[in-house]
Amino acid sequence: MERIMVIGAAGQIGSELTLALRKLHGAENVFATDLKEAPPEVVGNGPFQVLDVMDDKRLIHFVIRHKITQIYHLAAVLSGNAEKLPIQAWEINMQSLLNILDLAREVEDIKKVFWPSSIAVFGGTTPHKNTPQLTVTEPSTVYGISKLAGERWCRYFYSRYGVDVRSIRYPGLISYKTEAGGGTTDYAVEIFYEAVRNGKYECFLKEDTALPMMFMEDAINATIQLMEAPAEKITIRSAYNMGGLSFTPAQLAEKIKKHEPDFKITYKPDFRQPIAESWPQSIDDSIAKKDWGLTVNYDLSKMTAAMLQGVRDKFSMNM
Ligand code: NAD
Ligand code: AKB
Repeated sequence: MERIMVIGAAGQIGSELTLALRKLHGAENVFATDLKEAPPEVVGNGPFQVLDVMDDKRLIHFVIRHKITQIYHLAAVLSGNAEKLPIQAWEINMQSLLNILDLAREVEDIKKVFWPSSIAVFGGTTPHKNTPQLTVTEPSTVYGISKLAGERWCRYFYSRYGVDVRSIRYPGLISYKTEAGGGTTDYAVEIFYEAVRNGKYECFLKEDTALPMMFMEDAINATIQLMEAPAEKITIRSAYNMGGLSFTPAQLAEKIKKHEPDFKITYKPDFRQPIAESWPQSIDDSIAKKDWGLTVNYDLSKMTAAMLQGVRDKFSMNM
């Protein structure tokens, strides 16, 4: 029986991943933690504790007390926010990962660790279309630098100490349950809230900025699939490329207009535009498909319909 700890369980991914893991392993076996209180669905449905991943003493105490066997470490400062406080973001993103990897090395009960990387490991010198798994990685953001260094640390702990750590380079993730956490791809979440609430959206990226994206349900399924795969199937011990969809703000706005014909979009690019331009437009994720069977069920039309419905339902429940 697995006993799983989710760190960053109040966040965009953590809040949904915790519930999916609880369905799979039993609510009482999935321990959600975060620096801040998690949404009521997470707190009300299984164990939750406020915990700072930077506090290594409390962390080890928690892991031993609850006999944790797997850790999903999701806490991080995302690309947009990290540019505002680069040194602090580096400290949080790197030190928290090192705390977890070292813990996994020391505590015998911990059998597997998941830590997400990002398409942010790529930079302006990377081929932008169908970006290969192995290619130039010269990130220009502190977030990207921390993810690239994190990938190398994961690889190191695997080959030096045998820590079974697995990772995916997530694209921009799109969901309606919890707000996005301060990244460059957040426009693709905000746009749905503003479309439903106000019928218009001012986008912080240019209309023709293509980026890789994925609907949250597909990303959660992929994460669990990777973690359940037999160790011998895992050929990438840094982080797997994962693509999903690729679209521009203009293409997304067109899809939204099919449901909300009066929807209007305007563009006012800000400091996130050069970040987006340095990232891939689409990703080659053939190795993830081959190694552990990555599948993507949501295309742009299906994702748009699911997002609009989800946001409308959320607003009507809160009224
Ligand atoms: P998020 O910002 O929504 O959630 C992160 C959570 O971590 C927050 O709830 C925050 O309170 C918590 N946290 C921050 N510092 C902490 C600390 N010291 N101790 C404990 N908890 C702390 O982020 P997210 O979008 O859910 O992303 C989760 C992970 O996935 C991150 O590593 C991120 O880099 C990665 N990722 C996300 C995306 C995406 O589009 N959402 C894409 C690529 C990679
Ligand atoms: C961000 O925009 O920072 C994240 C990511 C792609 O890593 N969504």
